[in-house]
Amino acid sequence: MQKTVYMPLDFKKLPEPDMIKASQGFYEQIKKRRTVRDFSSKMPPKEVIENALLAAGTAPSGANLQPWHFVVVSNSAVKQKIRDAAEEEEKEFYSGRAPQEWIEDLSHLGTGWQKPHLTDAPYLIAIFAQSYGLNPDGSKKKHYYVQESVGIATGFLIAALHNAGLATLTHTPSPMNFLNDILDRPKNERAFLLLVVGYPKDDVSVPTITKKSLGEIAEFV
Ligand code: IYR
Repeated sequence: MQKTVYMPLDFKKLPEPDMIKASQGFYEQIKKRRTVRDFSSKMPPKEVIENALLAAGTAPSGANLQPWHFVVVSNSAVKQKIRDAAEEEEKEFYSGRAPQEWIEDLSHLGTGWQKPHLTDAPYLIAIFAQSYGLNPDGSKKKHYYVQESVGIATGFLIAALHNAGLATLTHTPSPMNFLNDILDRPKNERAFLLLVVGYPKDDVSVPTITKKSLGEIAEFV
């Protein structure tokens, strides 16, 4: 058993008008985030990526075991390998593996099997979920709520990158295990998501979509 060691919480109570302003400001900013499919090859500062990863690493997780690993890929040859493998899976997905309903649900979003962004974008961040950890002696360490934890950290990462002025695309090739092979990740890790990161190409346009209203997504009881 480990003893709980407490420390003071770093917390400053905001006046209510400031809270309201802050919540509006965050909403105004985050609602501008859009998934982008056309990336410039311009390299953003590495420090921005590092800070965004640090932000992701602050996410809450089951028993604070932080069951995630991020592989940041900027090497062109590795990006090409990832693109080739992803397109191979996607070709099958779009030409038969996916049920018709799924294809129809995607039809207004402009997706397809070709993934030029996987080689155009300066960074790909492969996010791995550690189904279990490894103790120093090599035995398995149980992890808890792995999907939830990694999902929250990924949300933090996307928000941090957007906040820093970068665009992202959440890519989920299915199956994704080729990422383990290409990036040489151990057996306790499962590829969770591939995040494409960079600047959007100049004058890029995105599909017109709507988000559900507050009344549709929430209720107060
Ligand atoms: N993984 C495929 C298909 C795809 C599925 C969903 I659900 C999306 O929201 C978008 C795409 C692809 O990346 O094209």
